[in-house]
Order: sequence, then C-alpha cells, then structure tokens
Amino acid sequence: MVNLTIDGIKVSVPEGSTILQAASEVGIKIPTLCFHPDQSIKANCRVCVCEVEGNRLLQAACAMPVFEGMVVKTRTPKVLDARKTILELILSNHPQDCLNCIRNGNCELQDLAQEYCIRENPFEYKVRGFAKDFSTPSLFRDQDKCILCRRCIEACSVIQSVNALGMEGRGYNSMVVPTLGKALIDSPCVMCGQCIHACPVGAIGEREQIDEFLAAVANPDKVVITQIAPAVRVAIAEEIGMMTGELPMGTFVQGLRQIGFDHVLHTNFTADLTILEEGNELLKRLKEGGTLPMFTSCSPGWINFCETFYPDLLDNLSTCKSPQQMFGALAKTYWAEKMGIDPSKIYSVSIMPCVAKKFEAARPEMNDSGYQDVDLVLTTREIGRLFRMSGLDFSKLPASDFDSWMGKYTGAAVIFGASGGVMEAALRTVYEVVTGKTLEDVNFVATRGITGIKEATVDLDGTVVKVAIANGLANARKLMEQVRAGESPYHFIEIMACPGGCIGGGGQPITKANVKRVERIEAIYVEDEGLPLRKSHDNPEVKTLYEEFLHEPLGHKSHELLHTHYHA
Ligand code: HC1
Repeated sequence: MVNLTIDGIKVSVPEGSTILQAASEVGIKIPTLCFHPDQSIKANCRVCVCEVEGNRLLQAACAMPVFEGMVVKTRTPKVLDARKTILELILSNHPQDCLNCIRNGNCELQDLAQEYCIRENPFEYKVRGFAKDFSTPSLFRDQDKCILCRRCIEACSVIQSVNALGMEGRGYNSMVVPTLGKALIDSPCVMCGQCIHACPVGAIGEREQIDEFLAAVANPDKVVITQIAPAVRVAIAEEIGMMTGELPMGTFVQGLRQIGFDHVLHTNFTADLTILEEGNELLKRLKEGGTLPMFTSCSPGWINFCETFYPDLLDNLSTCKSPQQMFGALAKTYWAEKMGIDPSKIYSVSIMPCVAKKFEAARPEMNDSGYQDVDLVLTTREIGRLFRMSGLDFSKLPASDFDSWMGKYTGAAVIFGASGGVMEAALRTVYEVVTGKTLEDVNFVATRGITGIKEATVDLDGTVVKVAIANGLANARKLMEQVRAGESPYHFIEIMACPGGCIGGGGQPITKANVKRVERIEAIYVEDEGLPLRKSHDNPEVKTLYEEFLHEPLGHKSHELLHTHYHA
C-alpha cells in the first residue's frame, strides 16, 4: 500500500493507483472530462489538474500515480483557476445551445460549467460551424460540440473493434471524423451507439423521433401499437428517478397507454417465438449437417458487424429475424386479423434499448407483412423524455395489463435482455425438445454474467453441445477469427453487440457508472425467477399462434414472415 495525504486527509491505496482513485477513496471529487472508467487514461483535457507538493507543474489526477509520502492539494486557488480557464477555453468554441441540446440535463460539460460558476467567458466565442451528420437512421454527429476527449474513438476501436472513428488534423484543426472523413453511413459504423455512452457532451446522439410519434398519436386514422424490448423495463426506471428495475411492469404499461399508445404488446412474446424457431433451426443444422457454429441473429449491431467484417460467415447466422422484426411482421398480419384491425392503419412502434434497431426497422427487406413491419423505433431514453413531458407520477398510476394475443411471455424471454440470455433461453427449450424430459433446474448459470466471452457444454442425452457467448464486438471478433480459421469448437454462439447485452444498449440511459450494467442484469434475473413460466415453449399465446396461424416451427408461414437473409 502507498500512503499519501490529499487536502490534509491521510489515505492508503494500492500501488499503481492514481491521484483520482486515491481522492475518491476519501470522498474528494476531482472533475474529469476525458476520463471514463471503462477506458484507458488519456489525460488530454487536463480538467482534473491538482498540485503535488514539490512539483512545479500542475498534474493530471487521472494519470498521475501516487507515491509514498505524496502530498496533494486538489482545490487551491491555482488549481481552481487552471480548471476554470480550461473550461472557458473549451466553451469558447462549444455551441451554447444547451436548452435544445439532446444532452441538456445530462452533460458532463454543462455540469462542470455550473459547478465552476462559468458566467462571463474572457475568451472570444467562435463556433467552428461544421455541418451535422444525419446520414444514418440511428445516430447523428454534431462535430461543433466535440470536445476532442477521444472517448468515442476508444469505445469504437477498443471496446467494439469497429474503428469507424479517428482523428484528423492538428492543433485547432483537430477533429474526430468517421473513417477517411466520410459521412458516418459510408464508414464501417455498425450503429451500436456505444459512442453515445462514451460521449460526455452532445456531439453524438440517437436520431430522436419523438415528433414522429406525437404526429402518429394525433392522427385519428392510426392505431398506434407498441412492443417493449426485454432490457427496457429494468432501465426505464432510471429515466424517471427510480432505482434500476423498480418500475413494476403493470405501471410501465399504464404509462405507455397514458402517452398515447392504443395497444401495448411485448417483444418478449416474439423472443419466446424466436427460441422456438431458432432452437429448431439449430437442431436441424445439427441433424442435417448444416453450417455450424450457428450464430444468434437478434442484435442488429452484431448483424451489421458480421455483414461488414465477416461476409464470408453469413451462412453461420441464424436466418431468424430478431424478435423486434418478428413482432413487426406478425402485428400487421396475425394480430391485425385477430383484432379485426385494417393493417394499413396500424402504426407499429418499438421501444428498444438500442439505436441500431432504428436501422434494422428501416431495412428495405423488413416488409413481409405487406407494409413496413415496424414503423418507428424509440429508445429507452426517448420514452423517458415522453414520460417526463407527460408529467406522470408513477408512484400513483394504477397498473394495467398487456393486450391479448402478443402480450404474454415467459422468463426465458425476459433474460434475452442480458448477455447469455438468448443462449440460456434456447437451452431451456432445446433440452426438453431433444430429451423429452422436464428440465428441473432451468438456471444455466455458466451463460450469465458480464465476462466478455463465456462458454458452456450441455449434454442432451448423449449429444454434447458446446456453446459460447460474447458481449461487445471486440469479444465477438475473437470468436469470429476462430471460426474463420476453422478452429471453433462450438456448435452455437450468442453474440450481443453491446457490453452486457441489450441492458447496455446504445439507447439505454446514459450513465458513466458501469456498475449500472450489473444492476440491470440482476434486475433481469429477479424478474425471470418471479415468473410462473420460464420456458419459451410453455408460452400459451405462442402455442395458440402455432395452432392457429404458423402451424409448425420452420414451416412455410414462418419462412415467409419470421426469417430473413443478409447482405455481404
Ligand atoms: Fe434486445 Fe432482442 S434482446 S436484441 O438485446 O433479441 O434491442 O432488450 O429487443 O429484437 O427480444 C435489443 C433487448 C431486443 C430483439 C429481444
């Protein structure tokens, strides 16, 4: 341990700790901008500077290692003045349109400007005047707001191994740009949105579509329906001032009715359905010698990644559409028929933790219902804004139930929202289908958790199935390289583009505290444990769907509505 003094307080921390880490041990907050707990140390913004006794220069607390006997001062007049000057310089070319910025109220620069009482700025104010990039349906970039912290670059290159962003120019002309200075849509960007979580300001954000939603609600000719993705309920609570997972599902459903949805259904219904289709597809491939390992296909950022970087492995992808798109195709066929609603009047909105889902819904092939299957995708954050706009008090709202035919779900669907959940859900069903026995303990704990790559072996009455799970695309890349080299020992691989799975999706509440991902995962498994049905094939509405409409997994109707193809 190393002993030092910070602002007169003695502290002991492990060797190799930084001043920033030591200060947090004794409750001293040092401001940061380029620092992110998930990333490497950059020390380029210098807003965390401190005085170290015996050292002439101010030191960056995020980068400076502690040493025995070190004496640190974090709030001398010299330090405060330096930090204030740094903030004034950043603000001198940062657009001051906080009131209509997408990060208003959740911006690290705005917070610091307030904390450091920046009122008059002595530096000349000159915004650089770049054009905004609205080239993708998922994300926008506002170069003028970029503070050059490079957190987005690291999220894209190290966490996701996509490398769609880099630096261009020097000094005052430095810029973060998509590859070769192209528009984002022409770069390898897979639209996972992890750069949004990394950005401390409003330089990257989701393509907000709240106005489109309000216009649909205001249109008397539209029947506005919604589906809720598995990872949304646990995180939406964070948007409305509650603890993770605290908003009961029934209250959430009531809130959605209050903001204008005519019918509230669930993506979990089609998550259960996906297990029936995908599980049978796996068994067919195993039996008939199809392409293995089979990859899951529900995460659209992962699909974009596979299409961009591994076009030679597209046959390994399950042909199942994602639950979002299965829902879209069924809502305007099966459900419309059941409800006696003209499908042309249905306006189908999904609520997703993901910005890549906006791209997925807009894919031209996603119209098997005869219409665009999903009309609009709103993220968890956008729904949070709509809830705040509507002034709902969730502590007093009476609970409401889902609408019929596509609203029931099992615990197997709930766990789709966490890394390993699709695999666990598939194993719960595949085990019973193959062995004909009841699975007494449905918890496949080896598939759970936030570890980058997990693996498990399952004995299906003599047939040994090896599975692997990756979350985050840099981890996925490791498994893909094995497959490409012909060295993969696995039969089935689950990949989720975002760290932790959909609970860490690019459309989830923005928080620098990575512990949130763990809390969201815990809330997901608590919900699964509490449900009476925990295997997808037990879902009564899925049974009815097969009896009355689809007839069998992988049948003709399923192929027409529930399966897709990919683009090299
Ligand atoms: Fe996901 Fe999925 S789990 S991809 O993470 O398969 O977004 O939540 O909706 O479609 O069901 C996301 C979550 C989600 C799909 C499902």
